[in-house]
Amino acid sequence: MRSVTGRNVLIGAVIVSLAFGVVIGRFTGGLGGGGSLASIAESRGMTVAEAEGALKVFTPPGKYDEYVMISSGGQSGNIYLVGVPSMRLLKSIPVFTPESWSGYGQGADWSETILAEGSSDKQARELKWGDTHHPGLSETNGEYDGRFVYINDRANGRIGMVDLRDFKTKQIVDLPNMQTSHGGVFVTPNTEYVHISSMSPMPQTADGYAPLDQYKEKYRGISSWLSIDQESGKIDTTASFQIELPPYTQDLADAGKLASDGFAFIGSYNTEMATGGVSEGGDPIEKGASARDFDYLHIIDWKKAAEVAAAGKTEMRNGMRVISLQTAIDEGLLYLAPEPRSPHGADVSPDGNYIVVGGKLDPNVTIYEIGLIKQAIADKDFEGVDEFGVPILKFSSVVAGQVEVGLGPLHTQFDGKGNGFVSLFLDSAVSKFSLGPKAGIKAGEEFKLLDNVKVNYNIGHLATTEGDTVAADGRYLVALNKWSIDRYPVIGTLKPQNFQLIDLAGPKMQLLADTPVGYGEPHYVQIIKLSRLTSAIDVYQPGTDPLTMAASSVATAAGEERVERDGNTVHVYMTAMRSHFTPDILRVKKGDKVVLHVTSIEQTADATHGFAIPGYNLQASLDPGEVVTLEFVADKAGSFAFYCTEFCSALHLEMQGWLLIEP
Ligand code: CUK
Ligand code: CUA
Repeated sequence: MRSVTGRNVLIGAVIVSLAFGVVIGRFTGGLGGGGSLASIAESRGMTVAEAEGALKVFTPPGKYDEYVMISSGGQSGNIYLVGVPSMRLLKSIPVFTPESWSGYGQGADWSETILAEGSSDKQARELKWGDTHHPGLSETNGEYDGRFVYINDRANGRIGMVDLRDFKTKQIVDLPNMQTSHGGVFVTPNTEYVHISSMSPMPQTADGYAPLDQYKEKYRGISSWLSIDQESGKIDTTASFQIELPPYTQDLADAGKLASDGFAFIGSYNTEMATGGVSEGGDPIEKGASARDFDYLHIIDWKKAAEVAAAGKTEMRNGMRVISLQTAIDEGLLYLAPEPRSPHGADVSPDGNYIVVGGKLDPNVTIYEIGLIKQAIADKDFEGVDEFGVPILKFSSVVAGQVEVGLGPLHTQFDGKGNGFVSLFLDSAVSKFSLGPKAGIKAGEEFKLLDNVKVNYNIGHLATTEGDTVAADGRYLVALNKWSIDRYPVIGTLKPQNFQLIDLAGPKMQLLADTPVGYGEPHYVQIIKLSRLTSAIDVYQPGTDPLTMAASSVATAAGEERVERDGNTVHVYMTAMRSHFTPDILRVKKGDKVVLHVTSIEQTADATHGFAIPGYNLQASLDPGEVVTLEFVADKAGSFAFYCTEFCSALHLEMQGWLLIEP
């Protein structure tokens, strides 16, 4: 047996040989009969760089990736977990949409509760889908702590919470006073709050309606500060508050950290307040919203806002405490700074000093500095106020620098070494640039374009490893490309998106791998070190209700299975264990209400069962130790063979039973 180190050295030698075009001898022994690495690369038509990339991303069988990427799933309404660097899909987590595998929203009580609570009467219908956009991992001292992740629903102004103990959705909050949300999701450095802001402003009227000619008077943006219960990760709306904003389209946002802790930054566009009307003699929104040369970066002193809310300087609006726009101005917790040409991203550097804004129609990134912002606020260094009376800081007083990076800059991420990486939608590229002295960059080297790499194609977001935190490590970058065009075979008219993995270890960015994303349009991802996911479990304590993570009152132990009739209601206390359900014959009468409490009494990791009844649209995953309740009216008579839906054991097919509904 060759030692592991010996093998690594050997592979290193092969890479060096590959790099110099030298074909070295055939491997013998442990590497199998495939010939030399060089000849394998050659036989598969790979270039040296591609072969090197393959080795960099390959994660051998049985080995784990160093990072886990938490990806939004766009219109699929889900979250996806992807290993980095292998880019293998690990799992899908349903948030806003029913899902068959996990049984989420397919009858199990805990998931039905979450989905039902997630649709308030703000909505015209009970919602069964969502457009997941921006995940926000919980943090401690500005670093990911692996406890919870929050994600917004772009379509309906909602936010979901996934518990990173069992990786299940535990809460959806439908936020009052805002109909839509977009990029305004972030967590404060100690997860005191998760923030979500509105996208299109909403009329702040009792019925949520106002004619568009009253846009300036009645419509308002909203910045929501949702208080987090540190035990459960759940949002406590009674301790939360909102800040009313001008009726601009609030966009990407980020929390201050370290130097800028206590502040938050929200970009915006359509400060023109265009409302469209192409068929009524007006301009399309895209034209009206791009008329001015500047929009506004919103600067919020959230610690001061929390004090103002605690002091009761709020009004109740649909069950939520709201700091009015006038109060926000009077209390000095809201300022604006001009942002050039249709800004999009607003990203805070790991040291907290710089806020980088990309302008979709400007070839520069504009870099603001928190020290300059604080000074300008203290000096009342304003160029004036906006139409609503919000002070506007002088552009030249708060901007530390601009870097010409290419066409269509959107979002910026960081490597923790003083550099930023910005996505260029129009150029289909990523540019690397240096920040300023406050990020450790030497005089003369600051605010310079350093590198550029093409991506395929039309990049939206990008994410670096731990790039939203104070611990950004600059190891990898993932480009989230909107178009894949020719990167994959023709497989129909709806094409996958394309994730591309880029190596940041060397002086030049190196494209390593393409990953098709055939399950919705992910908007944003965060990449966390696997070693931080320390709360993750793979078996529940016996008899756990996933909703509360505590013992369920209807948990059933082996030997205590029973059927109890109470009038027309039949309560079944059932257990599941390889490879049978107890009881396995259920006799009810047509019209009875059946309440099935099923407990998995397994305590072995991965010994998952499922429970499905044909014809009744019911399916639940029964993870080891889990209790689920399925409730239904037996309104169709028949003999129904219920069964276990997860291949759990050699006698999995025998794990079935009969539900006899007598006519
Ligand atoms: S936004 Cu900027 S490309 Cu919806 Cu985060 Cu997608
Ligand atoms: Cu239990 Cu299959």
